[in-house]
Amino acid sequence: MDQSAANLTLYLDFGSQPSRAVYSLLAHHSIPFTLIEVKIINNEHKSDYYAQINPNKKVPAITDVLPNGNTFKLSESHAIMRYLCATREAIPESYYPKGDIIRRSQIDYYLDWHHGNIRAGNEGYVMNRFIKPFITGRKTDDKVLKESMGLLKKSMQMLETYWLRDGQKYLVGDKISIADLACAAEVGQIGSIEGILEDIGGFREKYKRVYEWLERIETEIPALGETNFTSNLMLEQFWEMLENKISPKL
Ligand SMILES: N[C@@H](CCC(=O)N[C@@H](CS)C(=O)NCC(=O)O)C(=O)O
Repeated sequence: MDQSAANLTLYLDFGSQPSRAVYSLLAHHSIPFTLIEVKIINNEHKSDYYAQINPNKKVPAITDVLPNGNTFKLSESHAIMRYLCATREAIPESYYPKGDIIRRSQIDYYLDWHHGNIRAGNEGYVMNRFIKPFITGRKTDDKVLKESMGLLKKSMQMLETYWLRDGQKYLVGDKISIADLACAAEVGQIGSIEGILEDIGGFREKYKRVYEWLERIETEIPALGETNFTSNLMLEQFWEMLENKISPKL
């Protein structure tokens, strides 16, 4: 099944890591789609309109008009990327192979690990360090920040020593996959708090392979490199603004 690409709509916020992973999969393979920005900062993801697309009120989401005329709605970035690999012929087989159950299972293994580890650590830290204090006006408990940072460091260490073991160029074997896109969008956000991470953990020194791999993926997939870069600039400005208002310390 190769749907008419013009039937596809992607709802995203470029400041969102899972949104950028899906966006880069589509943009890099020149798959036409309609882009609708749902700005979290303006609470657009909580609108009645968007709740019809994703009742869980998170970005990204897609809609796809099927050959029978029905509109298929799908959320969760990993599910979306798997669906796109299954329905868009422009995406090379290596991204999520149909015929290689071992490689596909390893990609699934990474994607399941991702949610509770690198994403939970990174998102947990950023959310509690910046966003929640801004919204609530209350400083986050240091214990919560330490736990998120602990998980972020543990996850970076797993990437460094396990997922990128034996000089592997990619997270799963010698070819790029949707695992690399999900991870590079998440780890790429670290750029926006790089100064903090250097101060508290010497990230670049400790996780050399991860940073080399990130640079490789961002160069190979410019749509991801460019959107990571723009998003980080935007986030840095946002963080600065928040720092001036409230300054929680780890
Ligand atoms: N597991 C989801 C995570 C989606 C998610 O957490 N999106 C965030 C932006 S990065 C969001 O929409 N947050 C809005 C909110 O929680 O209110 C996925 O992979 O798509």
